[in-house]
Amino acid sequence: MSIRIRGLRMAIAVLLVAAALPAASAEAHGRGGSVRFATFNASLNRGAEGALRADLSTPNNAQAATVAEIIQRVRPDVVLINEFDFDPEAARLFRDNYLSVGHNGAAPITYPYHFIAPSNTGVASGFDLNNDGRVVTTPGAAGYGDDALGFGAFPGQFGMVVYSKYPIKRHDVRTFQRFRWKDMPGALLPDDPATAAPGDFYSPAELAAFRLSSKSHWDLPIEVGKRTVHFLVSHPTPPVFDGAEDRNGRRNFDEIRFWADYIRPGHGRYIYDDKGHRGGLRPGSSFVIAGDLNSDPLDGDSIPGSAQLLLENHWVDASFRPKSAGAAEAAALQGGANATHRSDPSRDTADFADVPGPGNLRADYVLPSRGLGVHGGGVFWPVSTDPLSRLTGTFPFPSSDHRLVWLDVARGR
Ligand SMILES: [Ca+2]
Ligand SMILES: [Ca+2]
Ligand SMILES: [Ca+2]
Repeated sequence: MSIRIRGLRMAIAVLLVAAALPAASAEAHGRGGSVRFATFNASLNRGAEGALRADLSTPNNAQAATVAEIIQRVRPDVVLINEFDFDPEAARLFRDNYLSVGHNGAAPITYPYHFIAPSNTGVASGFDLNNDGRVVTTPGAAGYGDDALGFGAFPGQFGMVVYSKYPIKRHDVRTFQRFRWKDMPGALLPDDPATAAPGDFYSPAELAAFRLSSKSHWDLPIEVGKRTVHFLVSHPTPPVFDGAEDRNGRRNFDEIRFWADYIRPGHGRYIYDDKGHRGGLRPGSSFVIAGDLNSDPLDGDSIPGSAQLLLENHWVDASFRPKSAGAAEAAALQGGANATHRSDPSRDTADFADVPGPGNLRADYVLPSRGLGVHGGGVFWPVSTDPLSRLTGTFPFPSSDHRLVWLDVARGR
């Protein structure tokens, strides 16, 4: 009897310790029959081409080390990093010099697989896409980013990379970098309010070149045991930095809508990938949509209903909403626009300017397909008294203005 009780006490003690530790403690791979998917806009972008590679070529970059430690504390099995300048060598350097090296007592984390591909950001379009009367095609010149296919100072700035403990089926990867906005039925093309014609902010010649994705949209099939989970990643444009035509808000909406159509059987027929293959996701496939969607369900500047395209989507299980005590604390401490927000502040994932706004928002999402089975999740945003709050901090941030969001889904058999 006493042995059983002692065993029970020990079990309770172990449970208490496990609960008290940050998500940090458990090793990710094979964790209790679940797979941890994460998204993290890590601000690993730099002002000039090659600068990220230079920073990552030594182990001495403080921001990259802080980003790596956050990943090591949460230990995702599959993680999307938004705002990582496109450079395959930089992706290898971040893995070898930062993720594979322990920081401040956090265990190193090994990712045998990763994927990186070109981004539309900073690619000159040859057109005057912001209608300021100048066509800017020289990287570094004023107004260059606004005329590029996606905003960026040089090709690939603000790109993305995925690291995985599970194999990525490279031959079945689909990328949608070149899909044109005008080829989406019912596209919310912006209108020039100064003319009578509808939807004419961009000329026919511009629309023939204009790509929907501000960075890229990727479908990465990940082999998790015998199951394939399609990791659907993107980074829709911020819905701001534009005029009355709301060209960025409209693009943000349609970049999110792309996935809504892709996963809905029969609705992705219009979609073509960069290899020319047509169609959406095969019906019945498992997926996890991830990324900084730049759209809070109720607050901020995105077109109302943008995030709901996925949150209220029949094929998505958005019932589990990751949260943190740190986000709730930050909204209360920072005030400003946060005081008028309608979304639950504990769900915020980004710490933006509060006066005049937009305030802190829920911008980053990990959304599984219905039936995948959600075991838990969270947002890495420690409260200010937690020693790990040194990793997230306050403006100017030691890592990023966004927080890592994760979700644990059933591993299946
Ligand atoms: Ca221009
Ligand atoms: Ca803020
Ligand atoms: Ca908020």
